[in-house]
Amino acid sequence: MGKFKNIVILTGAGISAESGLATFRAANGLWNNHKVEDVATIEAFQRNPAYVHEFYNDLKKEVLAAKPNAAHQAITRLQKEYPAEVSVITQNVDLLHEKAGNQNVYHIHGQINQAVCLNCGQILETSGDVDTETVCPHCGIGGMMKPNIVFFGENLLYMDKVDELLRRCDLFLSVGTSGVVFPAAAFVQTAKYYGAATYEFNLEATSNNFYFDQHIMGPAGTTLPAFVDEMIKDIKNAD
Ligand code: BV8
Repeated sequence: MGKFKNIVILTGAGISAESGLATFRAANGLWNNHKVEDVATIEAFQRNPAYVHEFYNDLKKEVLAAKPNAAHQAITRLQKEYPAEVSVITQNVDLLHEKAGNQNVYHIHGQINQAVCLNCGQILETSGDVDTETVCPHCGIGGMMKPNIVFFGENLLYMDKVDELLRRCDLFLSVGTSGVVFPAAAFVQTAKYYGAATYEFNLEATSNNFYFDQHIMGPAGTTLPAFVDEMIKDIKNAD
C-alpha cells in the first residue's frame, strides 16, 4: 500500500451502528419509527416545528449517551500514528468522532447538540431540549431556534473546505454510508477525478460501486481497525 499524504474519510450512519445508533435506511425503511420526510425536511420544519423539535430532543438523549466504537477509535490511531493529514467528513449528527478523539471533523449535515437562531444566525450548543419557545441567548428573540441539522432541501455545511480536501486527497475512505444522499454521495467521484485511491467499507455493495477501487466488506468496527493497523505497519516497515 503506498504512502499517503492527504487522507479523507467520509462517514455515514453505518460507522455509528455498532455504537447502537439506528441507521437511516435499515430494512424497515423508517428511521427511528418516523418517515424522514416528516422530520428531516425543511418543509416539515416549516409545517410543524414543534414536532420536529420533539423528534430531535428525543433523538439527542439517545445519541449523546452513545459511546464511540473501534471504528471511530481507529481513526484517532491513524491521525496519531500515520504521517499524513487525516480529515473526517461526516454525514452523522452524532458526536462519536469527537468522543473518540478524532480531529479535523466536519459535520456537513450538522450536529445534534447545536441549534441555530433563524433571527441572528448564532449557534447555540446545548445537550438540553430546544423548542418553539426557546429564547436565543444572543439576540434575545424567542421562537426562532432550529436544530442545527441540514434538512433535505437545505445546503450542506463546510462545502468550501470539503471541496479543498477532495481536490488534495490521495486516499479517500468511505465508511458506513449507503451513497444515496447527495451531494455527499458524489464526493468519491471528485476524489477519484483528482487521483485519489478510493476504498469503500460497508456490509454490502452500495449504489456508488463503480467509483471505488476496493470494497472492504464487513462491520466497520472490525474492518477499519484492521485496515488502519496495516497502514501503520507498512509505514513502520518502510522506515
Ligand atoms: C442539497 C439530516 C442543495 C437529518 C440528512 C435527486 C437526485 C439527487 C439529489 C436529490 C434528488 N432529489 C433531492 C435531492 C437532494 C437531496 C438528496 O440527496 N435526496 C436523496 C434522498 C435522493 N439532498 C439534499 O437535499 C441535500 N441538500 O442537495 O442541497 C439543494 C438546496 C436546495 C434545494 C435542493 C437542493 C441535504 C442532504 C442532507 C439531508 N440531511 N440528515 C439527520 O441526520 O438527523 S441526510 C441523512 O442521510 C443523514 O445525514 C445520513 O447520514 C445521510 C446518509 O445516510 P447514510 O449515513 O448513508 O445512512 P444509511 O442508513 O442510508 O446507510 C447506512 C450504511 O451503512 C448502509 O450502506 C449500511 O449497509 C451500512 N452499515 C450499517 N451497519 C454497518 C454498515 N457499514 C459498516 N459497518 C456497519 N456496522
